[in-house]
Amino acid sequence: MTSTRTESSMQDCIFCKIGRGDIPSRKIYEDDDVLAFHDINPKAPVHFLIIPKKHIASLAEAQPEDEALLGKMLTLVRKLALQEGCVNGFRTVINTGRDGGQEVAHLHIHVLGGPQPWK
Ligand code: IU
Repeated sequence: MTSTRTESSMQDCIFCKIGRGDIPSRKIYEDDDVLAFHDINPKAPVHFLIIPKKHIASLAEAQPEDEALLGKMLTLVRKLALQEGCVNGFRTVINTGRDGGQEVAHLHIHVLGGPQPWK
C-alpha cells in the first residue's frame, strides 16, 4: 500500500477517528499506542475492543515492526478483562478480512466475557 493510500485510509477510518478522540467512545484504557473501549453493540455482558492507534487494516496487514505493539495489545487483554470483572475467563476474537467476518478495516481484538449464558 502506498503512503497516500495509507493516509487516506487513516482519514476515513472510524477506529482511527475513535483512536484520535474525534468520535467519542466509552473508553476503558488508553495510552500513546493503544485504546480500549466498550463495543457499541455488545454480544456479551462484557464486550470491549482493543485497537492500536496506528492504522493497521487487519492482522493480515501487520508487519514485523508491529511485533511489540501486537504483544502489548495481547498483554493488555488479561489485565483489562480482569479490570472489567471477567474473573472466570473470557473469549478473544480477531476477525480478519472478508472471509473472516471483519467489518471494520482497522485491527481490533474483541474481548468478551461475563457470566454465561451468552455464547
Ligand atoms: P468486526 O470484527 O470488524 O466484525 O467487529 C467490529 C465491531 O466494532 C463490532 O462488534 C461493532 O459493534 C463494533 N463497533 C463499535 O464498537 N463502534 C463503532 O463505531 C463501530 C463498530 I462502526
